[in-house]
Amino acid sequence: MSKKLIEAMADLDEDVVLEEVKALKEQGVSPLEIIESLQEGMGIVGKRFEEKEYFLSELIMSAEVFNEASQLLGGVGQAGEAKNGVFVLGTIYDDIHDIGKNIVTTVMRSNGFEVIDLGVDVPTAKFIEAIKKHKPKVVGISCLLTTCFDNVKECIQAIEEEGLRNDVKVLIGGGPVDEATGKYVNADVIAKNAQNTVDYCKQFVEVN
Ligand code: B12
Repeated sequence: MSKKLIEAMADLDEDVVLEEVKALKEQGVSPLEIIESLQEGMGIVGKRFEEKEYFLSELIMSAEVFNEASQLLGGVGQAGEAKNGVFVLGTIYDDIHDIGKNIVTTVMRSNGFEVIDLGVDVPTAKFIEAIKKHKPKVVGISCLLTTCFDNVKECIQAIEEEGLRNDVKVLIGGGPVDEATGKYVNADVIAKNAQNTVDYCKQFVEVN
């Protein structure tokens, strides 16, 4: 990871972030590695927000800097032939964070999955409808707010009540999500980044 990039992202120093992203790209560092450093920097932004060193305006700014930086990366791959099956994902209702979800969408598409992205603030009924319609093997739920963990739990429970839980693996992700969250909401797997998601889904597709 690039310490310079992590620090510049954490300090919201847009010029340095963009310069460093360009430099790393020129050195041949992969887009996913660059994103990892940006994600680490965003984690620090979050901590500073928690500690009241940063305010909402800085959170908004961090999203802008991150998006500018990812544009320089020119996307994290081209969508290939969708040979690995369907992956439905969305950010759970009451949560509008979408940067991580969008990265997962792009990386999954470039790894041969057909991705149905339901967007943000997605109600349970929309997940259920999409599972019935697209019959995915894996469903991904993004959640960045601890206050929304119960929404994820409710959504997974509803998938079960509809008799669909045995047909799909449920993968959850997002900054504050950990193994304990996974157990609490009854997810199959938690994914810390887009590469984990791809690895898990590929392994799952092969097994079946
Ligand atoms: C940017 C940001 C925002 C932006 C979001 C812009 C956008 N378009 O997404 C804005 C300003 C809108 C925002 C708003 C708020 N935010 Co905010 N935000 C962040 C911040 C700093 C970065 C998030 C981010 O984009 N990270 C970079 C991406 C690349 O990382 P990622 O999301 O983790 O995604 C990766 C993995 O997690 C995984 N992944 C992600 N999703 C998925 C999904 C699946 C299916 C899978 C498999 C994998 C996966 O793969 C991704 C790529 O590697 C985080 C801090 C943090 N530590 O995450 C706080 C944070 C999430 N926000 C927080 C808060 C409190 C809020 C607000 C409530 C603030 C307020 N007072 O209004 C609002 C809530 C709005 C709402 N209803 O959703 C808190 C949540 C605390 C908590 N305990 O719940 C955090 C943790 C900051 C903090 N430490 O206090 N926020």
